[in-house]
Amino acid sequence: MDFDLTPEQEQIRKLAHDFADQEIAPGARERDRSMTFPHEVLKKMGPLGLLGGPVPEQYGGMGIDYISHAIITEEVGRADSSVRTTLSVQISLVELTILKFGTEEQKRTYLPKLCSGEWIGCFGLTEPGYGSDAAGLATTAVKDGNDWIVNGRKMWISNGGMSKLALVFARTDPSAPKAHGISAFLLERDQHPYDAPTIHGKLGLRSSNTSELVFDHVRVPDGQRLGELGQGFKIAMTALDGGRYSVAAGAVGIAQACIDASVAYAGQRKTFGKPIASYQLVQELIADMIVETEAARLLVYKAGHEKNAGRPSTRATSIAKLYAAEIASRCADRAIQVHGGYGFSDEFPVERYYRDARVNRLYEGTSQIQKLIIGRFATGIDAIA
Ligand code: COS
Repeated sequence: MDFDLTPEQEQIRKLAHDFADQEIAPGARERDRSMTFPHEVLKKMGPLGLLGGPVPEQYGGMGIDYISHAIITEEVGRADSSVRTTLSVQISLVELTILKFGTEEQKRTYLPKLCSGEWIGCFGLTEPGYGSDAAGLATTAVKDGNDWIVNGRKMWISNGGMSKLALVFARTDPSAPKAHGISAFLLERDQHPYDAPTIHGKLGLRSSNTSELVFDHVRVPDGQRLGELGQGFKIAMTALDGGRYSVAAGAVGIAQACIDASVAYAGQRKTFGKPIASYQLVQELIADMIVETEAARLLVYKAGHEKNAGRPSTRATSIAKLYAAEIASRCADRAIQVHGGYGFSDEFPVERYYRDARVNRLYEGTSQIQKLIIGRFATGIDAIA
């Protein structure tokens, strides 16, 4: 067992760290206030390789290992979870799923555009009535000659309104058992137009675009189908094994940001004539954050290790996602406590961390879903069936 990062991984951390500090963090508060997404930041990330992750270089990616992928994601998440969400969806849910299940033509067509940031992708699984019960989804794709006609509605779609490409899951065989009658499709917004009305009023991720997707008789050629007919649910679950990994790394980034902000504040804020860092109860808050953050990071790296080895990583990923998402919220709560009243205003970033952390326990599988998956591995018993 080796806990050291390789020189390449250290180099990637420095690149991502500096980029996050110089290009992403400075405008985060204003973007959160104005609810605007930093397209200009994304345009810079593409050429640096930060949107290509483990996608091989021949398709426009960086071909990096999964620990390096987590390192970049953590660093971006440390600066701004809204940007990190776009990165996670782009790389882990869309690019890596096309890489795994796409035809050579699909890979050559879409991956370079996505890795460069020229196109933004989104992942359309969740529906207004089907979140945790993803296999129940109601969007349909009905065969018409060599095309499919897609009808339905998706909900809580990160990047939806900004997307040029949507990876959409639809029921193609209503007579099959529910997880087996679903197929995946690649919808190009220009060719297969879908609506993407923005969802307003979110607690956090305010500069990130979240939308519905609306399909009203959208005609899609069979060549846009991703993977085998009827295999859509497995494709979605495989994608989520990647997406949850990325969310976990991003949550570690929030927790680290909470530590950094708290240590800085505690060193300069004085009460009773002394910096608050000199009080044991403040140090306890910081120490608890550090212990949980290091543990979460190691769980992420453990899941990354499984992925690098090409082994099934569902269990390790759910453990990392569950823990990292939970401790990000706890760390943000403690960071506000360290900041006292100032932590309650956006003069300091910790209130944003608190709001942004919360969704990690909801999206890409709630904490309860991760527990069901972990419990199922332990007992062999499906608590849902
Ligand atoms: N990788 C590959 N295949 C998987 C898989 C995975 N991680 N998880 C399940 N499958 C396969 C199963 O092997 C099974 O195949 P067979 O029927 O051929 O044996 C099939 O998919 C159905 O699996 P399962 O019976 O476990 O499906 P359930 O309906 O019980 O759902 C949960 C399982 C709850 C784990 C799943 O629905 C889930 O993850 N829900 C949360 C969805 C989610 O994260 N939504 C967020 C969307 S993105 S914001």
